[in-house]
Amino acid sequence: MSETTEKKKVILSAIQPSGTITLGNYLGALRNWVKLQDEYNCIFAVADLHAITVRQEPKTFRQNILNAYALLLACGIDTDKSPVFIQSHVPTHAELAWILNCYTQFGELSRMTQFKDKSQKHSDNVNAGLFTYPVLMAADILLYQADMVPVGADQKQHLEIARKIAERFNGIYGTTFKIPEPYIAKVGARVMSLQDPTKKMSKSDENVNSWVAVLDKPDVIMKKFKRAVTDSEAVVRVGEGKDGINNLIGIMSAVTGKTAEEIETEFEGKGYGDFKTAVGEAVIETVKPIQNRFNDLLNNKDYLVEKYRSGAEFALKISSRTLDKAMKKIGFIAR
Ligand code: ATP
Ligand code: LTN
Repeated sequence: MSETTEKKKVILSAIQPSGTITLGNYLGALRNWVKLQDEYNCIFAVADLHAITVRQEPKTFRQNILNAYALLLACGIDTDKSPVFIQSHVPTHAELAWILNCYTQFGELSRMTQFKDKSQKHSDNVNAGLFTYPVLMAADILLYQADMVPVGADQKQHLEIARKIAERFNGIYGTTFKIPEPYIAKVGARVMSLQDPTKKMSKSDENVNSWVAVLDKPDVIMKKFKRAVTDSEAVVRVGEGKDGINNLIGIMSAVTGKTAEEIETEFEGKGYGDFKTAVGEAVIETVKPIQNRFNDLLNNKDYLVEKYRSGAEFALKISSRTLDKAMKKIGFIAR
């Protein structure tokens, strides 16, 4: 992205490299990001600093960061249009996060539901980073003067606090940060767990059969769909108390572009076995080209290094302006 095209609205989003990227992440987030690239000035990041709020095994973590980066490109993010960087490569994020920590109240952070959930889940490691996680996310967003942030329901509260922090800072020092708006996708797919379809599909779910990873092998994908929880009615149609089938119809619709009604008609008189196989096949077809591009990218490390270095260079340049502005207003001496 060149600076002369900066008239378009700025969209910023990031994904944590905290495990494999699921079909939920793809259909609910990544795929929408790809579509935003022409209309907006998009900036995307791999939020690796956020990921260490829970313990990571170094070797796996390193691989997950690179995989997440490559997967963003494999899904269709074009770095000529949208810079993609790795958060820890751009020091302004940690710097502004510290500063914003001093403009965020303990009480506000205590009310974050993700903190409450995660501190229960990882009760042996309720670290300060887990607590101040939303402040780092605020820094990610505010550094780029983002107009909009595509967020799922789970991240809405974090965007709210980012807005609050920005408003507070602007209130004290005059306009420094743009107040970001949530970007709600027109067709946002919410993918549910294949084992408990009342819960969202989540990569941190211990039951590996509950999620499908974009990088899962075709036979694994098929096996997971065949094991998907359904109901005893054996009719492929959307209905109350049919969370499993509703979810499978939703997935089928998201990957084929067909409406739920079209899918119901197509599978009239057919059993769940046939339907699950068809959903599995459609998902395999969707991820196949992504997997191929992903493998090509991982075989071309030099290309990835070049891309994440230039992404970080761009990000540092843009974000430094905001950081310098904020520091000057507070009264720090210019470096
Ligand atoms: P975790 O299990 O660690 O909470 P996650 O799989 O829920 O991870 P996040 O890293 O929190 O994923 O989310 C990345 C993006 O993917 C967010 O924009 C989020 O809204 C979206 N997303 C995650 N899970 C789903 C899902 N099941 N359906 C649709 N979108 C999803
Ligand atoms: N917390 C987010 C990832 C994230 C993010 C951001 C999203 C980190 N920084 C900035 C939007 C904007 C998550 O877990 N999905």
